[in-house]
Amino acid sequence: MNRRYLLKAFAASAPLLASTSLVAAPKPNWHALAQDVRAQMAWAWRNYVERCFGQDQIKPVSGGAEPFFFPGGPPLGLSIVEALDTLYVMGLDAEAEEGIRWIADHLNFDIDGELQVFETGIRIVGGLLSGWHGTKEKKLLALAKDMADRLSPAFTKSPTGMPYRFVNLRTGAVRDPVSFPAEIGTYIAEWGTLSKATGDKRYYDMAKRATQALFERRSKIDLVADTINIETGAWGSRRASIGPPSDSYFEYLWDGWQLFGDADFKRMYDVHTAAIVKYQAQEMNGDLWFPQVDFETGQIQDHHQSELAAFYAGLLAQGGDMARSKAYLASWAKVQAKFGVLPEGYDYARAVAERVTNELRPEFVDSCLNLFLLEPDDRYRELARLHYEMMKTSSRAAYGFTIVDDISTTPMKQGDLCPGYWWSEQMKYYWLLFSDTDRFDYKTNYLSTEGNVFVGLK
Ligand code: IFL
Repeated sequence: MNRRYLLKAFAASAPLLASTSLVAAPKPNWHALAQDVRAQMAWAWRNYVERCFGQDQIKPVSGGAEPFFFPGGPPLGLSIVEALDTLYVMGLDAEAEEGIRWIADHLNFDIDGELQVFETGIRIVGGLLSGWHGTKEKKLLALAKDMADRLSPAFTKSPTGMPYRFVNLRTGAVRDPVSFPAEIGTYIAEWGTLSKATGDKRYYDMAKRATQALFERRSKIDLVADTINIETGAWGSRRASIGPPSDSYFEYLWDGWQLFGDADFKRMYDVHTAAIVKYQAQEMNGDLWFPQVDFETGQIQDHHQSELAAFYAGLLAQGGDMARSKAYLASWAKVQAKFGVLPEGYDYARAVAERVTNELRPEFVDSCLNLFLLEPDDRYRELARLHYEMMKTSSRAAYGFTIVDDISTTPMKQGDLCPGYWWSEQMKYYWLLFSDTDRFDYKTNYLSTEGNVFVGLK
C-alpha cells in the first residue's frame, strides 16, 4: 500500500469520524457522562456482590453465576480481580476495599486443578498487579507472584521456552503443546512488571524467551501462522491473522518496548508490522482491513474480520502509524454505525455480519482510548459515547450488563453472561475517555491487553 493510498484512505475516513460528532447535536457533557459510567459500574458491582460475590462471573439476566476457570470447582473471584483497578480509578473506594477483603479472606491458589496459562496470566496475575499498583495492598502482589510461580512450569518444562497451554496449580503438571501466538507471546507486561516489583528477573526472562522463540520461527516474509507445536516448533496452520488467536502477541511486542525500553521487542514489532502492512493491509470500498493470509506466500485466504481485531487501530497508533490507525478505526466505526453493536465477525468483502453475537467486547473502545491518549480529540470520545449508549440499550439487564446472542434482531436478543473483562476493560476505557480523572496520568501510563493499568494510577 503506498502513501497515496494512505492519504486517500484517511481522507475518506475523516468525514466519517467527523460525522459521528452529530454537528447539529449539542456537545455532550463528558463529565456528566463519566458520572453515568461510574454509577452504572457501582450498580453492577452491587448486584454482583448481592447475587454471587466471589463467583467468577455473574449472569446478569437470571442473577446466577458462571465459572470461568474450574467448572464445578472453586471460583477465583475473577470479576473482583478484574474490577479492582477500575473501581480504584473511578474513586469507588469502598467497593475496591470490599473486593480486596474478599481476596484476602478467600483467594488461595493451592488447587489440584489445571488452568489455562494465558487467560490466567492476563486476568488473574494482571488483575492482581494492577490492583496492587492502585491500592498498594501488598497481599495482591504476593498473590500475583504466587500465581505466576504456579504457572511457571508451563515455561520451564518446555523444550523451546514457549509455554504449554495448561498447568496444574498444585502439581505443576503441564498439558497441551499445540498453541497459538497470543497464548505464547502475551506475558511480558505482567511477568516484566512482576520482575520489577520483586527484583527477580526470572519472570521477565521467561516471558521474553517465549516471545523470541516464536518470533524466530517466523516465515521468510516475516509472518507467523496461528498454530504451532511448542515442543517441536512445527507450524500447525498456514493462516496469518492480526485477530485471534494471534492478536495480543503483536500488542505485547510493542508493550515490551513501551514498558521496559527493550529494543529487542521494538525490533520484533517493527519486523512484523512491516510484513503485516505489506501483505495484509487491504483497501476495499474506501475502507482499510486486514484479511487472513498465507504466512509464507502472503496470499489472501479470507476476508473475515474478527471484532477482536479492532484493537489493532490503537496498536498502529502507538507504533506511530496514525494514518492507518485512523483509517482502520474509521472502517470499524462504519460497521458500528451500520449494526449499532459490533458483530463478533464481519466479512468486509460481502459487507455482512458473519457472526451475529457480541460477547460484550471492548476492543473498539480500547482503540478509541489509545488514539485519544495520543491525540486528545473529541471525535474518539464521540465514537466511544455511541458504543456506550448502545451497550446500555442492548446489554443492560436486571442485574448488570450481558453479552448479546443476536445483534440482528429487533430488539437484540440478549444472552446471560457478563464476561470478566467487562469489569476491567470497557468500563475503565469509557471512564478514562470521559472523566479527565486526576487518579490517572494521561501522559505516562500503561494498560495491558486486559485493560489492567500497570503504570499511571495516581
Ligand atoms: O480477555 C480480553 C482481552 O482483551 C484479550 N482478548 C479478548 C478479551 C476481550 O475481548 O486480550
